[in-house]
Amino acid sequence: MTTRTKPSIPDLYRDARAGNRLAIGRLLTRVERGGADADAVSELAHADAGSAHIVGITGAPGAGKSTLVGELVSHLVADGRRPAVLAVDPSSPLTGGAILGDRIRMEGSQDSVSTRPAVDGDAGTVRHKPFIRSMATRGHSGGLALAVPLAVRLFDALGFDPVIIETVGVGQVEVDVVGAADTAVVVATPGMGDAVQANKAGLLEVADVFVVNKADRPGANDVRRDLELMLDLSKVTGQEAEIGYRPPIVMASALEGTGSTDVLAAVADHLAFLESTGRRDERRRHRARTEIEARLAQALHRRVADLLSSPTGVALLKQVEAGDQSPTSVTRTLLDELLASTES
Ligand SMILES: Nc1nc2c(ncn2[C@@H]2O[C@H](COP(=O)(O)OP(=O)(O)OP(=O)(O)O)[C@@H](O)[C@H]2O)c(=O)[nH]1
Ligand SMILES: [Mg+2]
Repeated sequence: MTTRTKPSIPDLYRDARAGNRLAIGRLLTRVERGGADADAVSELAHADAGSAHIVGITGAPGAGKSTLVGELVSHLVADGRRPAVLAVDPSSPLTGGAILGDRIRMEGSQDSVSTRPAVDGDAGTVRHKPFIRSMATRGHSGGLALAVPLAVRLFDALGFDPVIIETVGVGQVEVDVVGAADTAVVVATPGMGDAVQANKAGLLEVADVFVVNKADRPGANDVRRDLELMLDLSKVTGQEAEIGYRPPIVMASALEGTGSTDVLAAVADHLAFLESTGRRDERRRHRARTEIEARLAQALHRRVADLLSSPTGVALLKQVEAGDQSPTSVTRTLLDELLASTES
């Protein structure tokens, strides 16, 4: 691009809607940075979003999530779909790489998929191409919880479907992000107590589809059995009977390219289940709630920090230090102050 002036958000959005990949990349950068620009993107996207199937994929580090996503994207593109992928904080870059590019070339597309769309120099309209973006949110406080829903909304509004989010299933925020998808896929692998680890991380509760990846390795059937047992236990507690859905367990080897069509079928079945039972709207509500909660929490956090460094806050902290007031009483005073300033 030779433009010298910074393009406006509405201009970028218009170009992105027309399929301009450079514009899409730029909008995503604004989304990552947060602030007023990100809010402006959100407002525009909100009007056009709401139809994409949002699929979260999570699991332990190195479970093969990116390799699997690469496989899924290849199949989706071959089926004429237009997927987008948001890989959050990947330690191994989603070069879904060699595999993805090769497969798509094989399927007859003109060129390979770039993992760096913003610099791939392709400013033209290539509607069938998937869009893959790695998002680094490490270090931004609350960045992930705020940026991911917005990036997903943007992809959705731009006509990508499905929108796939890959996160490492180790933190609460990561689990929340995937749990807020329409369909949450949890990837387990043969290894020491992987199913148990998933249980500890709270992944079992959010899973709509399980994938036992690296099924080419010994022990894959043990993982499957462990997962079945854990699902049986949740059945005892009534969860499964109540909703009439039991998360399927799909065996796959992303490396060897087996099982990925089964994963896609299970994901599609889950969407059909959501739609036939009215649960898709429930997911949307849950997603909106999760996002709003994260935004409110961040806004309040900022207010609290401001208040504590204000003259009032500093004076009160000194009183605690001097032993004139307790932390409890100071908290009460500050909370009154905070609520009063919020009401006005
Ligand atoms: N044997 C075997 N290896 C696999 C399979 N899938 C992925 N791998 C390998 O596992 C390693 C990690 O794969 P990734 O796809 O980067 O895993 P990931 O879960 O995305 O990793 P992070 O994003 O870093 O958490 C790579 O060396 C892959 O080649 C599989 O089905 N079988
Ligand atoms: Mg990865």
